[in-house]
Amino acid sequence: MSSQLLRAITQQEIEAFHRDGAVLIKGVLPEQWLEKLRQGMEYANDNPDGMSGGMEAVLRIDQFPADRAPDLADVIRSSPIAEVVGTALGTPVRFYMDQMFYKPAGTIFPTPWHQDTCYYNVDGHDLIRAWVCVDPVPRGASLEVVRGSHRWNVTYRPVVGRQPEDDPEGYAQAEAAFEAGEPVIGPESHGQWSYADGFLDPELPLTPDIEGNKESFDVLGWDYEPGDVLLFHGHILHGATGGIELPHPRRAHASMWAGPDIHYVHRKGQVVPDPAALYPLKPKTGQPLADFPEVFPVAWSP
Ligand SMILES: O=C(O)CCC(=O)C(=O)O
Repeated sequence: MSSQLLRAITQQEIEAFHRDGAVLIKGVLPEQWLEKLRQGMEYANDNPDGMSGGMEAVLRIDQFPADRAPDLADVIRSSPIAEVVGTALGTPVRFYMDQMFYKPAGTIFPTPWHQDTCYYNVDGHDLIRAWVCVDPVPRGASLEVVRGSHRWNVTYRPVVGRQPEDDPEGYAQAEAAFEAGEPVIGPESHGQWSYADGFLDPELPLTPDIEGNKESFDVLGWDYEPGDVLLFHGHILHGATGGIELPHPRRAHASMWAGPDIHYVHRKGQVVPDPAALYPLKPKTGQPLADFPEVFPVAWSP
């Protein structure tokens, strides 16, 4: 199949992704797909569902917005984002889930430092995020990563969730679900969900205070232009800077893709629900996503 990308991904970009855990691929996405993303995110923003949440007027985060915004579903199915991801990984890739980070014009709200892997019931090394913004974003409002932290071999505690001691009964139920090999965040969460639904797993180490000790870490960031695709690894520590004024919104779509070694894992500290279509298939810890081709078909192959 011929590529829809504006230019080929270079070997240096692929190497930078694997070495640093993140790379900004400049000027690859055609305007046609940026327009679809714009339309899709405006639709999702105007039509919130039970998985839309955030902080008053400064941040809207939606989980699985492509499930209800047809233009976003089209982007996932037919845009060359899967090709960018698969080329960087050098393997076939399957779409796992998407999110929208909609920050209105004005003082841009920061996103705290975190790792993505621990929020989902998946594990493995080939997990990759494609972050695409339809607005220009200077480094002061865009994504930053701790270079190389995707290889630290540690899963940190998510930065949101309830402390077990704040709701012992709820925690006992979550533990029982976990022991029974069931997801802690159930299928009903697709109707109504919040970041505070899950419990913080006390067995996981705390996410380090990167923001408070920034000079101690090797922090990588970029000025971003529409048409760029920012790829970063599921294990990498990342956050978004903020506090600066933008005269326009900062509308970012973040899709998550899985290579062959990504498998299902029941997490006691699960934060984000499983994809809706996966629940009835009752996945077990260790099963590769390839076991569920009807939910996760191969989106792109080398
Ligand atoms: O865009 C943002 O502010 C945060 C994005 C993010 O954390 C992600 O895509 O995982």
